[in-house]
Order: sequence, then structure tokens, then C-alpha cells
Amino acid sequence: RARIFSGVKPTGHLTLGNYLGAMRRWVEEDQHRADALFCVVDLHALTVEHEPARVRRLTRQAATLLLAAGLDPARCTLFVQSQVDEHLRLSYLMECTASDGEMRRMIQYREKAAREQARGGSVRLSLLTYPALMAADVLAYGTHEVPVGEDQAQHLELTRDLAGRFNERYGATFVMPKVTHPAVAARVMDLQEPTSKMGKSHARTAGIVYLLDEPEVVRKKVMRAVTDTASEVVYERGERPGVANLLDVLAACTGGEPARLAEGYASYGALKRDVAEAVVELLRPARERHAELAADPRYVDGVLREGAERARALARPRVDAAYRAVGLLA
Ligand code: AQP
Repeated sequence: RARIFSGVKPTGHLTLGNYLGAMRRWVEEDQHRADALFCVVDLHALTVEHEPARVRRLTRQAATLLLAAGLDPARCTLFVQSQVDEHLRLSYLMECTASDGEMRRMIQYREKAAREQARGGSVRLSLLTYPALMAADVLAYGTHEVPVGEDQAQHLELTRDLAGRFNERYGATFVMPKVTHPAVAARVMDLQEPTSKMGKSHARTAGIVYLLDEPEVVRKKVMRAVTDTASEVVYERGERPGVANLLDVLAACTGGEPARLAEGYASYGALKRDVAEAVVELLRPARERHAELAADPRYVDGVLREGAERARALARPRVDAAYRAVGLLA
């Protein structure tokens, strides 16, 4: 069976972008057809300013929501990154494989570093080395496929470069992972700023649909989504990003095709109403189940403990082999 690995970072509440770009496929497809590992990548949340209690809370919440959305611990491995030391062990070898220049070229680094500097803060070294840890997350498990949203494409290209370089220098150690994106809604945009991606750590929340938003809140956010001043509903990503985003979301919820769906609407109002209802219904089961699971944190902690054990056992031999390959006495 193919091995699949993917993750989500606890930097904020999970969003519709996370769901459509990644989680939904994990639940509906990946855990059924492959040997799948899903990880709350908490170490990645420390690369920017953070509040310890909030990271802890968001880590539990993300794990609980993943279970609520339908991940089944009998079918897949769900765990927290910091509970499996192999990620950090391998991350160092990835830092020794990557160059300073290729890390600095990462778009996410440049954007986030600029954001930190604009706020008068300093840029953490770990923000620069983030892709080394991410490469380790993936490569430690001999991963064949990484299902992610489009925003992660550049990091995964680097992961592949590092795997290839390491194998060439030190002998075949890592599997070359393939990256996959969903057919529609691979990049859900912010409803208020449809040229930026919907990101859970963004400060302005009016354009972000969180998975745990109440239905009324979801409706309000969708109805207030920024479109443009034209009134005809057509699908043009470049020219009319706001409307295109709504059509992408509707297509992802209903299984239609965005340009075809546009033909069925005479006004933005009608489109928004349908999008709002489709999103509310899409998210309803996970939101309701989350309330039940959140009442039983011991169950979630138990799942994570077992998941970490399984993950450790899978990662250890490959990371040991990598240590030996570079000349360490592992
Ligand atoms: N807007 C999105 N559309 C489609 N997919 C998305 N993903 C994230 N946002 C979108 C995918 O969800 C998975 C987990 O994402 P993440 O936790 O790595 O990133 P985030 O939710 O975007 O959180 P941040 O902290 O706001 O991140 P950045 O660093 O991007 O600013 C991934 O598969 C991601 O592709």
C-alpha cells in the first residue's frame, strides 16, 4: 500500500481552506486506500511569535477536529509532531543537505519574515529552516504521496530536491514523494481579500471561515464576501477573483464545475446564498461531532499517544539508516 503523510499546523483555528485543500481528501479517500499518517505539526507553530497555552490548546483542538471530521484511528495514524523525536533528528540532517540560498528563496519565508519585520519583531532562525523540518516530516516515513493545498507546492519541491541530493550523496535512503492537490479549491482565497489565500493565522478574521464557526457566522461571512462591481456571474480567476473563489467553493461542496455553475446564476446574491448553505451543510457534521469529542479529552489524548508510538516505530529505522549513511554512529 502507498504511504501517505500530511499535516496541519496549530497556528490558529482550522479553516475551510484547510478542509477543502487537505483534510477532506484525508478523510474521504486517503485513509481508506493507503497507509496514511496525519500529523498536527506543532513544532512548526513555534517559528513565529506564539503563546504557549494557545499552541497547546490549538494542538488538541486540531486533533479533535480531525477525528470529528472523520479520521478513524483504526484506519490511519494520527499524532503530534513533537511527540516523535525522529522528526527533529532527521531535520538536522536535512539542514546539512540544504543550502542557505534555497531556504531564503521560499515564498512563505519571505512573506512571513517581512510580516514579522513590519511588526518590529525579529525573524526566528527556525522560520528560515522550516522547510528542512518539513522535509524530515515527509521523508522519515518513506512517504509516497503528500496530499496538500497548492500553497505547499514550493516546500514540497524542495523536499524532493533534498531527498534526491541526499540519496545521491549517501546512497538510496529516502523515497521520492509525489505531491497531490485537490482538483478544485486547491487554494481557497480569503473572502475579504480574494487575492490572498485564506490562512488560519491571518489577523483579519472577517474573510476566514473557520470549521467551528456557528452557521449564522458562516452565512454572514459568505454574504459579505468581496466580489466586484460587475453583476454578471462569470468564472474568471484573474479578473474576478472574488466571484471565482465563491464558485470554486461551491464546486468543491456540490461536485460541480465552477464555470458551468456560473451559468446558473443571474446575481451575486443568489450565488452567495447557495454558497453559504452549501458550506454550512458541509461543515455541520464535523462541528457537531467536535462538541461531543471535546467533552472527552482523554479519548483524544489516548489516540494521540498510540499514534505517536506507531509513528515512532515507522520512522526510527529510516532515520537511523540516514544517520549511519552520513557517518554517524547510530
Ligand atoms: N486557503 C487554502 N486553500 C487550500 N488549502 C489550504 N491549506 C491551507 N490553507 C489553504 C492546506 O491545509 C493544510 C494545512 O495547512 P497549514 O496548517 O500548513 O497552513 P495554514 O492553514 O495556511 O496556516 P497558516 O499558519 O496561516 O499558514 P501559512 O504559513 O500558509 O500562512 C496544507 O495542506 C495546506 O496546503
